[in-house]
Amino acid sequence: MNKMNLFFGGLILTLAGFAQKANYDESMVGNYVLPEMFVTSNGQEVTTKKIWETVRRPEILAMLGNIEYGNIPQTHIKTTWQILEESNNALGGKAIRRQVEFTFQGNGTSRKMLVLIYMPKNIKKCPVFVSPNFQGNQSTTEDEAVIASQYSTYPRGHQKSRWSYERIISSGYAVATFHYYDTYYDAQGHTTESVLPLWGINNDNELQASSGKAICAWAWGCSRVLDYLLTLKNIDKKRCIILGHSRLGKTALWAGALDKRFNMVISNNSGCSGAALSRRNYGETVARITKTFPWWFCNTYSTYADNPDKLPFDQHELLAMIAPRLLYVASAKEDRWADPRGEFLSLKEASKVYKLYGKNSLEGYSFPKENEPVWQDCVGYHIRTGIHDVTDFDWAAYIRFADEKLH
Ligand code: GTR
Repeated sequence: MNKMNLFFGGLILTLAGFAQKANYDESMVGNYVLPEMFVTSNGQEVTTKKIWETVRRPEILAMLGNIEYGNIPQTHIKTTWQILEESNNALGGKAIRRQVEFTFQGNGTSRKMLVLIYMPKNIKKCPVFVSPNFQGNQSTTEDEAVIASQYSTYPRGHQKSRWSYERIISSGYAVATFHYYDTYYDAQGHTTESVLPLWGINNDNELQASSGKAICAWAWGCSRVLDYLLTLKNIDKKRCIILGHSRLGKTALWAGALDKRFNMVISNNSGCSGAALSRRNYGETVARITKTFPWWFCNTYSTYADNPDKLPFDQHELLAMIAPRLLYVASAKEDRWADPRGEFLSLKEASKVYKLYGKNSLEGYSFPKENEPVWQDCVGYHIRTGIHDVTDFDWAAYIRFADEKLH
């Protein structure tokens, strides 16, 4: 009987939680005070890039790892790369296609990841986009030669609208993608098949409160792709870009924070626990995201579910981790769930860090008009019309920004 009561009580609470409507009324966002980004835990004011880089940045990075995304144990993992397929005549003869199988070995086990790379022909050193995909490598193109990713049954070309390969290649950029499931199957209870056992975490019971889970595993995969790309003569190691959409936008930001080899970081519609400020009650909230997607973050994060104001940081501090490198945040008008205004305000706040490097911030800027990107020295933002998605408009803006600023 007691058990029954507990069960129904729990069910009602859960349903009540899910039934709680997201707020889309700007006047109901609430008053919030952002934590001080430019004061160290010892109360020292951050007035120079030296104090930022040696004291404050590491403090913030540690908080983000310990409380939100989790940490990645530093264990030795042996990696081998095998080229499964290569052609000099891809995408209508304009590109080199290469498909590489990564094998990771560690802690008595192994995992595989399949990476699809397109590179422009006849360019001695080209910039590159690293960007994980949602539906398998074969979903990104109609190209018959692309090998299906192991955990995806999506048809060829199913999400090709999100991959402007023609534009990328004709603009002189390379692109590398992998199916994010290869490093962590995106559902609860998949730790054992993920890459976490390579790190010494064999199942959920072995997780510590601050162990990284899915977002860490996806971010880790992006850095492994970069390891490989940096061995290629025709890839410019000064122009490596990471781009992610939505949950993979959160991933791109975290990967960019951890791995300074990414010279430019792009968040496409990353929303709650990505670019958007957590203290704004608008669209998706920390309460909602930790309830729906507990496997994305470390376990500690959910203890802040109902009190985002108690978090010792907000998401602008994640964005600030990218400085002094290039940073671009993009929103979509109809993607209210991701809180476009919260993404812009977060970037505006984060951009103050660039002043420590003698660069201009977005202070003084107001929320821009739709489809009119605003750029400062190192940061860019746009809100495009349309829904939660990656479109050719987005790619075109990222390429223009990189063309102008990434050298
Ligand atoms: C939603 C989630 C968002 C975003 C999105 C996506 O369901 O609430 O935070 O990550 O999924 O990845 O498409």
